[in-house]
Amino acid sequence: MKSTYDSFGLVPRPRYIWEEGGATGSVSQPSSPGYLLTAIDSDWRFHGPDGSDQTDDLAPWQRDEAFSITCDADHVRVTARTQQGVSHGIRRWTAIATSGRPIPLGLHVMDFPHYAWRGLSLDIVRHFFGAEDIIRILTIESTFGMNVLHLHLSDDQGWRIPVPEYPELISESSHTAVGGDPGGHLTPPDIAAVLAHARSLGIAIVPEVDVPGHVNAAKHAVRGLNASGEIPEEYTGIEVGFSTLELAAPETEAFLETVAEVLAAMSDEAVHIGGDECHVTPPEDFAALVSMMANNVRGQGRKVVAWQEAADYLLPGDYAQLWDERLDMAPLKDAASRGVSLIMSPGSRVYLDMKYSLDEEIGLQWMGTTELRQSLEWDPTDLIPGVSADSIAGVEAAVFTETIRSFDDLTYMLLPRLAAVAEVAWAGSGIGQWDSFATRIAQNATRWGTITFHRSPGVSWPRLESDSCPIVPID
Ligand code: TNX
Repeated sequence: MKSTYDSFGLVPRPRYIWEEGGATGSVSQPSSPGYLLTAIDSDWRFHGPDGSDQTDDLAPWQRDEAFSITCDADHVRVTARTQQGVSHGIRRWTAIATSGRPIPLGLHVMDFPHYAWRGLSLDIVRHFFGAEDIIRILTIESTFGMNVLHLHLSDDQGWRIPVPEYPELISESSHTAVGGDPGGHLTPPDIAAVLAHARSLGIAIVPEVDVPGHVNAAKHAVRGLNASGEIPEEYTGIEVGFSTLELAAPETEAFLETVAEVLAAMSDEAVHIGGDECHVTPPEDFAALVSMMANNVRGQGRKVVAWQEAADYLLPGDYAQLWDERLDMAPLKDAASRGVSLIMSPGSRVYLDMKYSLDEEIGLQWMGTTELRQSLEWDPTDLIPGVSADSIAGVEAAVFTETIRSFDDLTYMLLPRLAAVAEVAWAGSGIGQWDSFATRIAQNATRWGTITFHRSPGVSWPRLESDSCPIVPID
């Protein structure tokens, strides 16, 4: 894309944006309501700037998400094969129309996403974030063209959703969070509100109850999950890997069946079963428990997603999620060759709970530090040598909340990095895009209002309100 269009602040960048020759002048009232026309046309075809018909090069799902925007003096037309495509087009047009830049007559945008899965994983356990916060996060995701919110709903430190058969999960284990901070849980109306908002934005909710590890809160609440009968204390630290479900405990099987039903009821397509960091689970138990939970989810008609450690037990049609690129990649490669799709969440790029730099207070650093540029300049196809690009379903950012205690903390960690990850997911790669992205993100940020974000170096961020009242140094 020509750099003159960077001033529109489009993030992610569109595949094609150009001006059709002939027309001169600019759109006079781009935001006027009568100017926008939309059309859903199931026979619509995707053309490049040179007029070439590229429709047959697109996957069927890409044709559904593709759209065009064309402007003339009287109208802007957004055309797509589906409502989803039209929604993408309207969002893009709104960004252009509100950029404050002159919009040339004859402007064309033709665009579609590279990856089908463009997600964010949000941990509402280590610190609790309720329905209102989740809804605000969904809105932020949608402005960047993302379409999945994966909710991490259980861990050692707490349990966040009601399971009618086990009311003790809420009464015994929802009030806790890291460091003794207040916990909380989503009520059925909260869940309904989140699902409705997600649906209105075209974002799929992928709920996760992490098993067989990360289960201290469940075992603290549900007596029958403990084979020895001994109930573990509540846990508010940030260690991982010390708890496990047990095949031998009387309630384990029934618990997994019930939880799968509850998760299926709050999911659109896929349920995440966890499977990470099971440092104290015997390998036979791990295989049996992961397979059991995966079967329960499939039995509910939902797709299975699991972290990479569980890849060996996944079947064609399931998803395996890479998160730690230091681990052996062979199981993911094997899984992909069996027809398992991959979701790429490399810790060094997309773990948005990593510190920006060592002098930051918020954040962890098990993968080092991650500045904006690092979240942008990577390509998901480079992560596992020998894996076919077709096996990669997409990209998911993650934000774990051990050190994130408020909504301001959360947006500070997400922004601007989430925008960079969204660009990789939408456009396929961020390599070579830094200069353009730095211009676009600065312009994009003028629309973020009062939201808290990190001013990554190398970007000319809009001035802060407080900047306009500088403290004049006295010599
Ligand atoms: C790794 S992501 C974890 C989480 C932690 C996170 C902190 C994953 C599969 N496991 O349990 O919260 O690191 O960044």
